[in-house]
Amino acid sequence: MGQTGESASSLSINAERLISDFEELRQIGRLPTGGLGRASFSPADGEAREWFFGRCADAGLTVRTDGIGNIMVSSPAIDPAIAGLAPVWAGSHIDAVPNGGAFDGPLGVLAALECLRRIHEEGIQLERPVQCVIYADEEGNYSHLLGSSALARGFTREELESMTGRDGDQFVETFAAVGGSVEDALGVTLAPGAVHATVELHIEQGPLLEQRNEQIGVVSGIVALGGGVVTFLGRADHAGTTPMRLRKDASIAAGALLVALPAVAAAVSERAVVTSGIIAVEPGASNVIPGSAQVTVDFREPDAEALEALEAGIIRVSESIAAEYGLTVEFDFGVPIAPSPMDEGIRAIISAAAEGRGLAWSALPSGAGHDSQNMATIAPTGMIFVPSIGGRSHCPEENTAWADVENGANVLLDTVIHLARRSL
Ligand code: HGY
Ligand code: MN
Ligand code: MN
Repeated sequence: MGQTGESASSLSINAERLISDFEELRQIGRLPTGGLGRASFSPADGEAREWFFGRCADAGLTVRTDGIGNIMVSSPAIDPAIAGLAPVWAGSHIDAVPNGGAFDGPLGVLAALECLRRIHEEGIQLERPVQCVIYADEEGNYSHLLGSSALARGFTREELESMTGRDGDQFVETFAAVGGSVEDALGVTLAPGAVHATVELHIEQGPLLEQRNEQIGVVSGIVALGGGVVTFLGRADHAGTTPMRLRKDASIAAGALLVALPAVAAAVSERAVVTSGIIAVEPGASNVIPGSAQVTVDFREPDAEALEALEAGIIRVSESIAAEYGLTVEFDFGVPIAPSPMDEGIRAIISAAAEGRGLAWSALPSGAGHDSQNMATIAPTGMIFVPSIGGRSHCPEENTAWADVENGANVLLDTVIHLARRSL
């Protein structure tokens, strides 16, 4: 691309256009609560993807969707001499947790689109391509960080065929209904070196930047996370005729586990967290003693060994509860996602970009999981945080000031241009 218009060093994003995009996308899948109902591969997700493809077409950008639903956007005006080089990726996700907020994911996707648009429309001369990326199913409706896990490590056919959504649907069937196939999903793993570097702009989803009155968080590392389902198996019986002392009530064991979890976390460290977001009992009738109870556990800790201790603690306390109530217990835990230090070189680029724009910044660990922790296993990776108002996230109250959106997007732009002009 020839050098026209603004130079790379003075380039800024078009904040009005970015905010307009954001306001349009947040309407797709919006619930009466103000939160989002936009699970991956749902009709709302499909509508959001179509809207996004339209915005890319409006900007003259080309779009490719890979075999598991990740989307890559590139500029067709790229200099043929560099078109084949490993690109710099900037992106995030557009799927949401149930009743989720509007910023978690879309901020990073739309800011990355805006960066690519500005580079494309100004014809900025780069040494390698910049691409905008949407990672599929980051929120784990089927598997936590699904799309980036497929890119980084790949899934087996058995793993894909065993995936079940929050609504009990089979991934394979839902994915087929939107035109996907297991065959295609098996073939997306990236070769080493396929991506030069990745950067993700994301809301902090916590209170620290707001408390510190800082505009930019330079992420130092991302927490290790594990999860799965603990199933207590007892005996369904009549709610009226079965004496309390003769019961094998699975729901009582589930309740005992919920109450025990804070102590399990505290026994590992102050940073360890455990959450049970879904509890299901069978058969699910008020006058039947539950014969089985499923409790999901999401557990996290910045250190991989501490995460192992956390998982062992959950298993240990579950087994002792089962023994106490005369039940059996089964565990179905996924492959833990390793903690991920962010690339030092990219951290330095991000902090220099923040300072260059007169923004206060500090280094922050991420307690939230992100696709970047997968991407960091195959390419140098960095993350930029902007403040979350009140530290709220994963709820309709999730919010970030437009000034912070603009600051974050400009720091993202400076960072991707720096990465695309110099090797790390
Ligand atoms: O769960 C997480 O930390 C992320 O929002 N997927
Ligand atoms: Mn999230
Ligand atoms: Mn997210």
